[in-house]
Amino acid sequence: MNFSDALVRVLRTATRVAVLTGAGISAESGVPTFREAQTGLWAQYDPQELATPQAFARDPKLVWDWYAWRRKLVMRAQPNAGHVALVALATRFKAFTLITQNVDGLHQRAGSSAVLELHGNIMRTICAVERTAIDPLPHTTQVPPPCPRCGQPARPDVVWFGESLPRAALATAVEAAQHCEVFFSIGTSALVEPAASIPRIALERGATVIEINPIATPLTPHVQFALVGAAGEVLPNLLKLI
Ligand code: BV8
Repeated sequence: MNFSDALVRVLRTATRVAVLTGAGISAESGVPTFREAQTGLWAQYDPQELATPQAFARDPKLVWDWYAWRRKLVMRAQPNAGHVALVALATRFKAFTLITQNVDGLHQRAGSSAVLELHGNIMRTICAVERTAIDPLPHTTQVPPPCPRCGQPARPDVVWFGESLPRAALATAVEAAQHCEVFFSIGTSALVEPAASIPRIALERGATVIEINPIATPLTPHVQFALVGAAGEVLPNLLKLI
């Protein structure tokens, strides 16, 4: 893949960089993106319907089993060349902020630190009422397992549709978008709010925005560089140039 001289120059002179990743960067690790048809038993469900407090209130066991299925997928998955390239990229700049919509923890397993998880992490469990951590999970045949403190059901520590994002992570992500010189939007359909607005904040502040995605998104017409391809191929090739 050839990159324009302009893109190389931007990356070689940048000091403050921010990155937003979505499900697409984990696609090459075998973690299905949020919009890909789900397989087997889950093919009949719409993730956007299941990832809601209403679905959990209606059928906590169904939602818990869905996350248990996804957790198994994530535990079998390995970080891919895209995740690994971002770890190296972080060392090339004075300031580097990694923001993710993903809940799979693959950035951390690749070696990234200070990852801003806007939508939580599927490997963590909390009390559905107190929202405090439940670790380790109690040994029980009950599904979902009850919180050992209050007996209410446990739930995955993820942000469902209709729920607010973690305030500190979102504020830090917005701050990074407001002050970076270069903003990467990688493997995201740029549809889910408020995450989808973060690259636009960078654009409004005059940052150079680079999108990496095999297909166009609503953000594509507005970015300075739209790199059409898979993150696991594009990112290692970009890294060679800076
Ligand atoms: C909120 C965790 C304020 C769970 C997720 C009605 C009521 C309340 C809110 C709303 C409402 N109507 C709309 C909203 C706002 C709503 C929203 O944005 N809806 C959308 C669908 C319109 N947002 C919310 O509800 C947010 N909260 O607004 O709070 C509030 C509070 C109370 C009341 C009112 C308002 C919460 C949003 C967070 C939801 N949780 N995840 C879980 O995972 O189970 S979002 C979920 O979707 C994932 O995090 C995932 O990241 C995201 C999907 O987006 P992407 O990551 O972009 O993934 P996607 O599959 O879409 O795209 C993948 C891309 O990768 C594609 O473009 C593809 O081309 C590309 N790709 C594929 N392969 C590769 C690749 N790219 C590179 N390389 C490859 N190899």
